[in-house]
Amino acid sequence: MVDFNWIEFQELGDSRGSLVSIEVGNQKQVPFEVKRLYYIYRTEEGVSRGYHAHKNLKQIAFAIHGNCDMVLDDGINRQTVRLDDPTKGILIENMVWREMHNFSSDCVLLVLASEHYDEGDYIRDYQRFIEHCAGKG
Ligand code: T46
Repeated sequence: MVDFNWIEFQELGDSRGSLVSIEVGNQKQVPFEVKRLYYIYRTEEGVSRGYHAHKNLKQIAFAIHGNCDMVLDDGINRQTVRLDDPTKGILIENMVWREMHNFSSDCVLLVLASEHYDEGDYIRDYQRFIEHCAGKG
């Protein structure tokens, strides 16, 4: 099994609709200091994204609308998880290969990230990722 965790947030809904609050300075909710957030939306049907790992970055990803599948691969095991719940974020540690597939046309992925954007932190070649995992990278 790939080492990942779901982080559940309380739904503060009432008769008007739903609301989820994420207190970014509160490490009980988000186990790292959030330095960046981004969102992915209007992904075209049939398009896949990701295909990389991060050397140091930790992230929490939520489908705050719609759904998609995320493949997580730690170099030994590979697992697919469904993102479809705005109250449940997936905590992805560093050195996990990820791919996103099967986006619904209305999917909005919100991602909280532990570091600022750094292209040098990406491993975009799967063979290099496997070599890194084996300590040869
Ligand atoms: C991840 C998955 C879940 C920036 O300039 N700043 C940013 O903060 C980000 C996230 C991206 N970019 C640029 C880099 C590329 O030129 O935006 C372009 C698209 O990024 P990328 O091809 O890396 O997008 P995805 O959807 O494949 O991956 C993204 C994140 O990059 C990645 O960290 O884990 O979502």
